Amino acid sequence: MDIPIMTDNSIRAFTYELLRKYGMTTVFGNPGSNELPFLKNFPSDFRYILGLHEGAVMGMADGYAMATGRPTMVNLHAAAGTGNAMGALTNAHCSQSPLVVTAGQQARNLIGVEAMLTNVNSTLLPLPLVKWSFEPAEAADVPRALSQAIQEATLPTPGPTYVSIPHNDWDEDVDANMAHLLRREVVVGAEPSRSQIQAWADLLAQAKSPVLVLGREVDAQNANADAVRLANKLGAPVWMAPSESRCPFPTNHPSFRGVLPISIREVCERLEKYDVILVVGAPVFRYHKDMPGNYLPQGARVLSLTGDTHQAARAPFGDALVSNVKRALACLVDALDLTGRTLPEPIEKPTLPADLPGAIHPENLFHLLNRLAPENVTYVKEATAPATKKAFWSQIQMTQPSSYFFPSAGGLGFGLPAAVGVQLALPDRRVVAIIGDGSANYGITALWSAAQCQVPVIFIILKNGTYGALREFASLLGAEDSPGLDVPGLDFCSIARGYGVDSGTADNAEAFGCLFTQALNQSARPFLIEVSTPFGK
Ligand code: TZD
Ligand code: CA
Repeated sequence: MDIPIMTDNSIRAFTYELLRKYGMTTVFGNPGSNELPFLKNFPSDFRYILGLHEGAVMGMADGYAMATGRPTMVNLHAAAGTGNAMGALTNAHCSQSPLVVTAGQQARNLIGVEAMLTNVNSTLLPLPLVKWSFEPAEAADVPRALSQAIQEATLPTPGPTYVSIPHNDWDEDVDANMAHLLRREVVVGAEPSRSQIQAWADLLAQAKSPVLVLGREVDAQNANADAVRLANKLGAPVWMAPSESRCPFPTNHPSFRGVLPISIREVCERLEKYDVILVVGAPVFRYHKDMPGNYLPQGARVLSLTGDTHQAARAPFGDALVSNVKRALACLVDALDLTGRTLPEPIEKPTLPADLPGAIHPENLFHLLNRLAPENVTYVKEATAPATKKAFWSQIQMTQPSSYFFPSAGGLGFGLPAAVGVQLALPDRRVVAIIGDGSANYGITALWSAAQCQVPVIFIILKNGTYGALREFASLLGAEDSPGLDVPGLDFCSIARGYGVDSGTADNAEAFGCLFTQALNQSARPFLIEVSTPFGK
């Protein structure tokens, strides 16, 4: 469907044309009066995904942007809508999601008197969670500003941008000069030099025990196969960097060691045996727990390949090469003069525990889930208790790119909405969301969007009755007596029903198997399974 730009000369019509150019025809939003003039005459080739709360809007858009790799349009209501979305924006910022966040501003003539719904100091509001924030100084600049917002969001290092747009701008005529915006292309040509690549290839080839630590950028750039080629050629073990938003490596590959721990001391312990540590597409390193120690084993050398200039600047140790990760990885494999290396032995799987009546241990649950899930499954995970995390990585196999999404800033409220966004982005795959009974509440309204959009996400809510992750931290910090750690009395099946989502409860493996199979057979509607797991696991 084309908007007749010749007959409708408005900034609004032009903006929709601009969004088409970038494939941004899915708009995630929650509207208010400031946004209605943008949404007026909403073109029929666009779809509007309504979220009932801006946290869910942002989470869905984040999932969609990560899974498509494309700039994604978000439309929020002024300051209040932006404020509600800020928690979710922490994850989008951290996972470098190219979100173009727009918010409706009061009419220009009413901003000065701070009329109701004025977004006061609008450009400061989303800082520091967006990489560029702007309010055009006049209506005529709106198209250029949006074009810049799209480019800024996608150019290295990608990340969310923000534009505040007064609502009386949309009906203004577009300046003829803006037509250039529809024709221009911005391409990044940065490639590592041959000598730089060769120097690193030589270091790796001479290393006695090299190791790879991989992160989000590998998966975001679909460089997973290049990472496998590198691991095979080097015969090196592979770790996933801590708290990453995506899984960069097939978890059933013999080299795969799991996810690095989250403290300085433990990371150093895990890397003890290695002399050259090549980190690709991840920060060096993203710690969480405060356990001081040496950053690195004695004599170990860190090489970090990343597209993220800030992370290269911020890293407290190691050499960094800032480049397109996919290109550099491919060049590095080709430059590596090595043959005949053998792969490490795969790590052993833990033995499965016996279930006590009334609950399924996460280890057993994920073992079963892994057996029943289809080949093309994509997981969105937001369950953080130590036993759950461990069980996930020991039992769940992921072999394809874009198989795993996680809120890497730790801002809860991502999982449920992001699962909807990922499923919208990847209709040919099946999304399974693994969500804690605490986390689920922060993004719960996305259940409604899932039902209305008829996406077949399978939501698995792990009901362990508590904020399991906080219990671990409580004992670490000597704060076991903290109030506010348990979440009893939640009935997710009733909540699901209220939002129009079918559901069932399981407290043993057999019941879970039946429900999961039923959910799989339901291909155009979401399904929620509330699973009882042991307290705190
Ligand atoms: N609020 C927000 C928006 N984000 C947070 N990360 C927290 C609070 C603090 N928090 C964590 O960091 S983990 C966690 C909380 C409350 C517990 C999550 O509980 P859960 O998962 O039931 O979802 P587990 O498996 O029981 O830990
Ligand atoms: Ca829990």
